[in-house]
Amino acid sequence: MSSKRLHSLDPVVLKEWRWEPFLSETIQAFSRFDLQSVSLPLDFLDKENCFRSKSTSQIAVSSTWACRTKKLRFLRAACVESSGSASVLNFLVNPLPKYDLPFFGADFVTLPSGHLLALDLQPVLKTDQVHTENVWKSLIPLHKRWQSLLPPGGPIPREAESYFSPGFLWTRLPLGIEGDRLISEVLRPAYSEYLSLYLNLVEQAIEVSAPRSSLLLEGQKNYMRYRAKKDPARGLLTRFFGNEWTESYINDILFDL
Ligand code: DBV
Repeated sequence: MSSKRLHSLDPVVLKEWRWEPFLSETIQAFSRFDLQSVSLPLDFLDKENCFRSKSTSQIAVSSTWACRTKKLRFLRAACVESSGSASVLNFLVNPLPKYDLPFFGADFVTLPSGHLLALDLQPVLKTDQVHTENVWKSLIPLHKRWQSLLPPGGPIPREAESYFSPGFLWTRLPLGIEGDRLISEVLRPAYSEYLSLYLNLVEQAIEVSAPRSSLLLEGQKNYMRYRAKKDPARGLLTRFFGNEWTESYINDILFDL
C-alpha cells in the first residue's frame, strides 16, 4: 500500500515537532511551482514505534513529505520526533539532471546535547565552474552575513567536504533560550533567503544538452550514494525504528537514485 500528501503533514503524528514552521514555509514556497504528488509506501509516510531507552519505553514518530515538480525530480522532508530526545527536519531537493541546479539541503537536528544545524545549496559537480559560479556569487554573501551571527559548527568529516559549497551554513547551538533566539532571529531569516535564492535559480534554469545531463546525473548519483552510505542519522533511526526499516528508508526513499 502506498499513499501521498501534498500540502502539509498530519499534525496529529508530529505533535511536539519543533521544525513545523520551517516545513510549512518550505511547502508554501515551492507551491509557486506546480507540485505533483509522489506515492510513498505507507510505512514510510508515517511511522510510529515504541523503543526502549534506559529501561523505559518511549515513542518515536517519523513522517515524510514528498513531491516533485516539472524541474525537480524529488523533494522530500524527513521529519522525526521522539518526546524530549529528538526533533529532526532533514530536507533535500533533487533537481532533474537536465537542469544545471545544485541540491537544496537542510539538516536541522535537536538532541538532548543541543541543536545541530546545517543548510546548503550543495553542488552536484563541485569543480565545474559552469555549475557553481552563478550559484556561489549569490550564495556567498548570504552565508557571510548569517554565519557571522552564529557560532561555527566545527569540523566536518574530510571526505564530506567535496559535497558542500562555500555557502555551507553550519552551527551547533545550546538548548534553551539562547538557542531558541538564534533559531528564530538568525536561522529562520537565513533559511528564507537560501530558499528564495534556490527558487529563483529553479525558475531561471533551462535545459542543458544530453551529454551535460549525463554528467550531472553521474554527479547526483555519486552524491546520493555518499549520503546513503554515511547518513549520520543511521544510528538514531535504527534505535527508534529498527535496522530493516531504517536501511530501506535511507536507501530506497531518502537517497533513492
Ligand atoms: N541527517 C540526514 C538525515 C537525517 C539526519 C536523512 C532523518 O541526512 C539527521 C534524519 N544529522 C542527523 C542526525 C545527526 C546529524 C548530524 C540525527 C546527529 C548524529 C549524532 O550526533 O548522533 C549535515 N548532519 C550531521 C552532521 C553533519 C550533518 C555534518 C554531523 C556529522 C558528524 O558529526 O559526523 N546532513 C549533513 C549535511 C546535510 C545533511 C551537510 C545537508 C545540508 O542533510
